[in-house]
Amino acid sequence: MSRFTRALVRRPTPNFADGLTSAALGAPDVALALAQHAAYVATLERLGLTIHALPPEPAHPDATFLEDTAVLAPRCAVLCRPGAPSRAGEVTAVAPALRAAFPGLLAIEPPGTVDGGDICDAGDHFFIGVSHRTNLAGARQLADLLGDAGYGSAFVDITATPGILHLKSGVAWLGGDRLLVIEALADHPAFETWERIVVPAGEEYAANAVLVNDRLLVASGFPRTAERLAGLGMALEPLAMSEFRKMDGGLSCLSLRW
Ligand code: CIR
Repeated sequence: MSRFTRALVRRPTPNFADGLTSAALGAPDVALALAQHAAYVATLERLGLTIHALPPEPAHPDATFLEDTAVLAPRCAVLCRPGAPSRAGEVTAVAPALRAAFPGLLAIEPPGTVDGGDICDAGDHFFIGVSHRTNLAGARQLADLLGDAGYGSAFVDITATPGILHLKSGVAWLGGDRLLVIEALADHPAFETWERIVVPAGEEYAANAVLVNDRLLVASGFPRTAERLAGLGMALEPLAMSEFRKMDGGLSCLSLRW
């Protein structure tokens, strides 16, 4: 999906630095994270989205990354079961807000685990990352639910791909049949029939981009990727993401959009 009217967001908590991370980039500056988050939300508003803001949850310092709690598509909405035990409780707070918008809200059941960050929708097709967070049981459940709604899907195992937490840390849909993808995933069979724009070496973080109403949200500070995308005629919305990157987060995970 690339046209949205609404987004669910949740600003970082004062204890944001207590969340999970594998990045060796130092502790995030919470004041700066809040400013970056506010700029992100302001951009979504400028692009025409109505914002629903959930209150910060100090018990869940990763809850600002609320994309991981659900998969939303026009004909199918699914509550996830995050793969990290510390994040399991995040779904409880998101469920009522989503149920109001998606009366037929479905859910991943045990033993399945799915993090929304592993699910990359590309129109009517979904790439489902099998990762250290999303297990095969969860991936299969989601593929079945999406299939029932008429969507196709393909699995992409990233458990041996270094440097990415979720599938969407390494691939983004650019509209049509075009993907932005890191070199390490570019030759995966799931992407074979797709046009692939490979992120220049050293700029891998820029692979997490989000198409919103004809604009592409991109992390600022990745000039070669930006030049490549602009050369394709894409209208870019650069956003500072340094403090979220320190917690393994990207642009897509800061909102649920529909
Ligand atoms: C975590 O490790 O779960 C969080 N610190 C970061 C989650 C980022 N989510 C995403 O990329 N979809």
